[in-house]
Amino acid sequence: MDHQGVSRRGLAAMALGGGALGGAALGLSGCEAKPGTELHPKSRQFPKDFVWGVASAAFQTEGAQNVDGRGPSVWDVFEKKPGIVVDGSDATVATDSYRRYADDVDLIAGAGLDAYRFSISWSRVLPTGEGAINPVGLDHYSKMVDAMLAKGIAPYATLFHWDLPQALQDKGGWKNRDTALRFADYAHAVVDRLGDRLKHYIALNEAAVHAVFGHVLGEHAPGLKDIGLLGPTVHHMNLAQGLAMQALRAGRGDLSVGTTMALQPCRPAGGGLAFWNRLASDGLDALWNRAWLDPLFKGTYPKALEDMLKDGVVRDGDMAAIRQKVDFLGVNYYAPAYVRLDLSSPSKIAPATPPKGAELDAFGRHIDPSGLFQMLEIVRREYGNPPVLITENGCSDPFSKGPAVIEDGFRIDYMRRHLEAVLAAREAGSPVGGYFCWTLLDNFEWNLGYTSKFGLVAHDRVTGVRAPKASYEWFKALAASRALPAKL
Ligand code: IFM
Repeated sequence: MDHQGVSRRGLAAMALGGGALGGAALGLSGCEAKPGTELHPKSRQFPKDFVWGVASAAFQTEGAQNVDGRGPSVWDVFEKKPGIVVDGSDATVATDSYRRYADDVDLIAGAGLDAYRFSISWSRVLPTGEGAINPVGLDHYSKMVDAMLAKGIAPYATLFHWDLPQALQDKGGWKNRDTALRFADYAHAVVDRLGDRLKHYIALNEAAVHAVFGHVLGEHAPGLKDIGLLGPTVHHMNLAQGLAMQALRAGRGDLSVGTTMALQPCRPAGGGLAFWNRLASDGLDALWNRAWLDPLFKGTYPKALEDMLKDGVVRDGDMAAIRQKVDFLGVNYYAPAYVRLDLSSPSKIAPATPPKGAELDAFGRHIDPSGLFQMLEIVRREYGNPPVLITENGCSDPFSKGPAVIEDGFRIDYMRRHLEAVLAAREAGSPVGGYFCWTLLDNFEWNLGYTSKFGLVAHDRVTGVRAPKASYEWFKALAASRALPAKL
């Protein structure tokens, strides 16, 4: 499974109905592979106000699932089903960060970082997703925010990082339009209590991943495999985002409000069928990237998705509610997706291997910083050039149940090369204002459990010891100098 990039198996299983190839008509020119992977910026200096941070998510770190009135989320239920998590683990303790948030903050402050992107658990604030607020849940985040501010760290809160309250799932989850309205109520509850100190909000994290892997492929919570859910899920998540942004801004006028997308260039496999493969990669691009970018920045959906959105899913006024001016777009980038046409698959879309000789990461994906540059260029040229934050980028150790690699030169190299792409994008005119490494601590990597480790800091789950890796020291030096070192 490869949820941070579109997986081979995922692509093969995807069935978009007749609309999947409609993207061909859109002329999505940004999707073909470029020859080189490296960017060579003129300057290696980041500006003084560039935001350096780390990112995390509540479910992957907090543990304490039954503490202080928290209600269950879809992931609480899904992770405990036999065979779901590869190492048989779960997130009931995770990095113990509900209890140890002050230690997390100390590590962030110790690295001299400017910001911490964390997520708020909806079911801590509203245990059933709606109705009565659980003040103790909000108290926790209030204390966390205060701990950050006391150390000069700016809190960036994601409101939804895939952990829908199970009670809302029982009522239909994202298929149910009402979930979007409940999300806006939740956003209101958060800003009402925390908005005097918490100024940066990210409405959704990687909605594409949650929609596809949770509702079509069944590899993420809520574990559904129903292509018919895709249209309503995509639209109601977009609607939820728009309504939540409105609720936040109605709550206070001094906030910075954005959302985070998992952007991936979709590249056709080459060879004699390159033209046909392009049709397939355009179809995936429509679902993975443009189903979220277009509504937010243009108030429309890609033509390729029209079929799945028919039958009254989109109501009058919805597109206006979704089209919001954002203070920033959060971009999560890990790798490009390679795609080919497969006439035997209902979607006509199938996975393709990265080009011969491509350098692969632990997930078998192409390490290609030019893909980040490419997506930032698409955002700049086609979506009005909004301010951008890289809200996630990083890489995993080779999968293992064993201890983390502390001398993680491969991670330093990965980040350095992607930061070169950020510098190059800035030089091209993209206002990228910050970079959040995924992630602070090795944590619960969804259905990969603890076998995949993305942290700057290792976490020993038996002793609780947190051990900074070489990449932590490297990132600390970078945040201090703001000058990107050359290759070691
Ligand atoms: O751990 C995930 C995170 O939850 C969302 N983006 C990708 C990360 C690494 O796979």
